[in-house]
Amino acid sequence: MRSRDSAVSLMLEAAQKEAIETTWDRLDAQLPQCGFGELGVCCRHCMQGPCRISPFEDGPQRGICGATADTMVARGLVRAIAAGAAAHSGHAKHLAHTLHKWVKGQAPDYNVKNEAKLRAVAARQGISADGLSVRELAAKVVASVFSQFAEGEEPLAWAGATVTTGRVEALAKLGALPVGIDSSIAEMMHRTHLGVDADPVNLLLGGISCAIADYTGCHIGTDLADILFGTPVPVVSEANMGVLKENSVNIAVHGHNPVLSEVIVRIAGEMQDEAKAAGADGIVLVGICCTGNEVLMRHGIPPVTHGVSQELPILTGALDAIVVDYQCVYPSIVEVARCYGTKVITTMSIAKIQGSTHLEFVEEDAAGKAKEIIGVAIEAFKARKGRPVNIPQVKSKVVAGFSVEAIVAALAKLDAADPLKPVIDNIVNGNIQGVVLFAGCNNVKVPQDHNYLVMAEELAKRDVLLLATGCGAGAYARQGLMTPEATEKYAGPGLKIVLTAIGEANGLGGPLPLVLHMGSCVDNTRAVDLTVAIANKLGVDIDKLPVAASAPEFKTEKAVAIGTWAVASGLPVHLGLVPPVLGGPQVTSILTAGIKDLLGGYFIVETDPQKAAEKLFAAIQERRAGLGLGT
Ligand code: NFS
Ligand code: SF4
Repeated sequence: MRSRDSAVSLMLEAAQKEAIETTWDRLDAQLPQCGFGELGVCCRHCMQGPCRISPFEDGPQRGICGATADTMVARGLVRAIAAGAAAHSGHAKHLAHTLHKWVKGQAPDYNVKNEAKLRAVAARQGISADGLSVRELAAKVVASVFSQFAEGEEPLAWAGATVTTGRVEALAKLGALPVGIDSSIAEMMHRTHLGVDADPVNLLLGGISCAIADYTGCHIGTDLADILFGTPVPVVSEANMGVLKENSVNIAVHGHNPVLSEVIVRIAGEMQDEAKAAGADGIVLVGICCTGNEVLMRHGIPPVTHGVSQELPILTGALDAIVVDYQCVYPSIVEVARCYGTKVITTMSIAKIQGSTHLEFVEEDAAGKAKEIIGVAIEAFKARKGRPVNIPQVKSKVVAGFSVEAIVAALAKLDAADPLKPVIDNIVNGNIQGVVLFAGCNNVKVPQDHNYLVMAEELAKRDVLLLATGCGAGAYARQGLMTPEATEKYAGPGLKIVLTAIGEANGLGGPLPLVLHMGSCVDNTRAVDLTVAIANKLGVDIDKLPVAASAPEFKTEKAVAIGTWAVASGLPVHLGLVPPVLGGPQVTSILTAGIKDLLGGYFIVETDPQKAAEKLFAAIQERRAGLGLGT
């Protein structure tokens, strides 16, 4: 089985019939994958290599420079963290430049849509708003953001202000509080160069510090997106390929950064008449990956698919354009698009694909560029008219939009004076046993969505509250688990009582969805904010809470960075695939055990989703016992 998404399965059948190569075919062509790589014991960090360490005693045990298996594994891992941090913070920096251009009057199509969030973020960072206009305050916030990237003298203020004091102390004791995001990434590149840091323990501590830099970048990304585009509130939509319409101009936005897609959403609304003039019923906008999450959360734009299946909506023959920004965009979409007349439009100077149409996006002329892009899609629609389409009639209802602000507002309907109290009371009385955040990607090595589905069902019936972000949230959206109906079907008795009470107090006439969609991958910081608020309210640190995270189908270096900061923040973190570390016994033991004594968090590697759910539930029970709570 390649996917548990029936739309994906139908399109894979079509791919086979039409001899279109997909990501699954290319996995097959790669098999067997290199065993050295799988164990993490190969190194290409200098031109004397590549060097490989033999897993058997009679083969080489050191690289040419003398690096051991643990050194190689640790260097490889922390470089992945640095790459993830570079991606997330690049995204954050992009938003900061957009806000900065608006401050300077150079980005007329943008605005501070959420002044309350701007003020809240400024207050949190100790920036005085006294007597300042919105533009002046935004200028100060932007300056504070830029100060986080270079090398400062103090630990990153945006990290310190958003975690517990206990976390700051624990990380400070390890020397793992970074002083700059970019400088931290650069330092990891320096330390992993030939002949610098060879101590696997020291490398891992550096990796944790860099992961905190990644966390800081993610948090800035979420904060600035909310300031510029609004903080999400609950929204009802649909997910999966059945949302495409034969006689509409179908446009997918794909990638990560809402800077472009927000404007596309607005301009698509204004260009409906132009689409109609071209003979279409209108424009249907859909999302892929985290750009899809961003526009679902803020506008209810339906997500069409995620990650590993991104080539397949093209096979419907109904997609007129895919507009991409950056990250997680497979270059293969251009090849598939060629067969169907779909226009792949790249928009960022740092992310081009040969064979695509490049329309460079600039904030100074955002609306103009969006019009040009949608115009290309309308032309593609005209060229498509009369050609057969094959749209799988598969779609699910999805309720998304659960920012922390939205969750707190929903809880306030139960207790206006003390909104977190109902959650805490229900954790204490056991109606909610704990909380698990599902994050990360789909990975072609796992039948798509399978681990997510099995684990959610297993944990929900044990009364665990479920949160999700990224392509994980996408899986639950496409599979119908972000609905009140899923709560009725899968939630254990205690969880059902709580979700129903909140839903009814909010006039929903039923429960909240089984899995709460908290947004894109940078929005994992929303889950941290919620956890920190609960920890502070209970007066304990995060490493004592019955909260855990899972990346059951993770894929990217960004996911490695997030997993590492989730561990550093004190959470047990499940990985559903084996990361390339097993060749380094010392590194493996630190990540799965030793680190628990230092930070409270640790990795649980388990590829069987049923067993993984049991292990996470056991970790939650261990924490409950530590707090003196019953089961
Ligand atoms: Ni996260 Fe989102 Fe998806 Fe994975 Fe890629 S889109 S930022 S990295 S693949 S979840
Ligand atoms: Fe080999 Fe060392 Fe060079 Fe890596 S850094 S390729 S282990 S000689």
